Amino acid sequence: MLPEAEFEHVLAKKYMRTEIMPHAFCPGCGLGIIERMILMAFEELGQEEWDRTVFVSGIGCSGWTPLYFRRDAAHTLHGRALAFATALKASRPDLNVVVVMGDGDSMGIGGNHLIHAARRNIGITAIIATNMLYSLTGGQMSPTTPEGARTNTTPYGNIEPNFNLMELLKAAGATYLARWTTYHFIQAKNSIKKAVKHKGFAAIEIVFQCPTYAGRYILNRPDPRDMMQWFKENSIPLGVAKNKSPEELRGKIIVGEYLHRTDRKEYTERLRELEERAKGKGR
Ligand SMILES: Cc1ncc(C[n+]2csc(CCOP(=O)(O)OP(=O)(O)O)c2C)c(N)n1
Ligand code: SF4
Repeated sequence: MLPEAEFEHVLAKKYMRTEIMPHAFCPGCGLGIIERMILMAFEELGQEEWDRTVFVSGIGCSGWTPLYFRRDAAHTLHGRALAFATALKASRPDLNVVVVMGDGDSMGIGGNHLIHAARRNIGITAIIATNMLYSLTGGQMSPTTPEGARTNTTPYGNIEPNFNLMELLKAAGATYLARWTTYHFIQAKNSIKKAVKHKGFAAIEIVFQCPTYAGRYILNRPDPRDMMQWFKENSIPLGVAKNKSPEELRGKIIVGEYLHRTDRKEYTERLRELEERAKGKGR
């Protein structure tokens, strides 16, 4: 346990459960950067937004992320964070419901809930922390493991293509979408701010460094600083990517704000309207 007085960082002092520090995360894990992005976003959004925010997370290293915040947080079953968050938002539409999930948690075991949350356009902010594999259980292949990559369960190289999450959620009906890496700190923080204020389903994918597994197995770069350098060198902004061929984009992370729609009605608004209609019929 780290004595409170030793934990000087202003955001940590204000927002974190410093009494349970240090983190369970490995040294150099990018989840610490994601925590800081979230806290900085709320520092800029203001106390009122923070006070009406509830976090929900699934199981996985990523699922621990909001548990260090001094706010209500529900740590739910693996893959079920969005199902829990949907019920929470439906019963308390006044809350900001922010869900933090790993790539396996959101797209693997929880993939169905992700598609339907986007289809309903429910006003939840989903922060999807992608480290290209399942980390908590030891580095197995996930739906974002690059083709050809070696993991604990693909020792001869992954033969499966991975999801294009942004396209998948766009087609399903999400209304705010962005993808960044931990290298794109300011952009990701700004997207989190936009997503929290957005009426409708918002997903931000943040590719982060897991030096313990992805660094060693997939990128052959166990040093987290080298992983961030790799993110920097291998990220292409959306606008630039539009003029490149599929071969030029192979293995690259295409970053940017993918979608910001305001033409679809949010789910809990439709739910309230339905309730009013039902009441009008004396039921
Ligand atoms: C129903 C269920 N199946 C499997 C597990 C085991 N399990 C715990 S975490 C995890 C994977 C987490 O991977 P991801 O969501 O990518 O998060 P990361 O740890 O990589 O951040 C698995 C398979 C579980 N806890 N519950
Ligand atoms: S295993 Fe990877 S994702 Fe999990 S805490 Fe360690 S570095 Fe982070």
